[in-house]
Amino acid sequence: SLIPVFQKTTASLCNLCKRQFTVCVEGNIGSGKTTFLSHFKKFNNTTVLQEPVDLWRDVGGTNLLKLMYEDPARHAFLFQSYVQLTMLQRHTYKPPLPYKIMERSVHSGRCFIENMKRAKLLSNVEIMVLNDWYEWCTQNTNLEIDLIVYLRTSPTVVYQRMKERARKEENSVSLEYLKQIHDIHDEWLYHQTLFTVPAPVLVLDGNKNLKDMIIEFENCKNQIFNRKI
Ligand code: DGT
Repeated sequence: SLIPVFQKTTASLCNLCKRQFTVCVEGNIGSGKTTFLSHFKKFNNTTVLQEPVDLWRDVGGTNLLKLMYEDPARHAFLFQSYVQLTMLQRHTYKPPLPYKIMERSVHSGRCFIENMKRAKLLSNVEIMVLNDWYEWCTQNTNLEIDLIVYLRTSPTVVYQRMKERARKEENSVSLEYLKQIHDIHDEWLYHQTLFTVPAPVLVLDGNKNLKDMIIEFENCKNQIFNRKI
């Protein structure tokens, strides 16, 4: 299945809620999204959906993530189109628990598309087709998000983490690229001057070490679990 269920759930819980309170975690590559999500896996009222990066690495045997980094001018459109599809599948997945936390969203794909537009890696017509799909889907499907958690992390910190993690597809990712992706996330979620912001934004300082981040996550947990749809 394209949608792995990360936790065993009991159907009876879904009767308690008309829909899930949905949180999307956003931030640069290496900003700590996975660590945030892992923290929430232990709560039995929350479904945690990690980003489908493993799907992007094996599309019928083809590693689309690798192709996108190797030759973005050739493969960026294909990659962004598949990212949009896999994100939409996650948005429309309705698990029977009151809280749902997703890594990224269909909206964060636009940050990467914006960067490709600025770098002239996508043609105008490619951008238009991706954008028309995006607009149609956001207007005609139910993609409600209740809260965005933005892990705001400096590009030098994420660069260091990415090097330590050493995902092989990311060999060619430069500090300059991470700065561009950071600036676009900031324009979108911090300054809120780029695209529509689909939900209230909680900004967390992602530069902290793991021990201090856990304290931030716990504060965040209380805010999430106290909110009502
Ligand atoms: P984390 O847990 O904060 O360290 O996050 P990561 O780095 O595991 O996850 P993410 O989503 O920031 O990035 C995974 C890889 O996929 C990374 O190489 C960037 C890439 N990626 C994610 N979404 C998009 C997209 O829409 N377009 C492009 N071009 N790349 C994307």
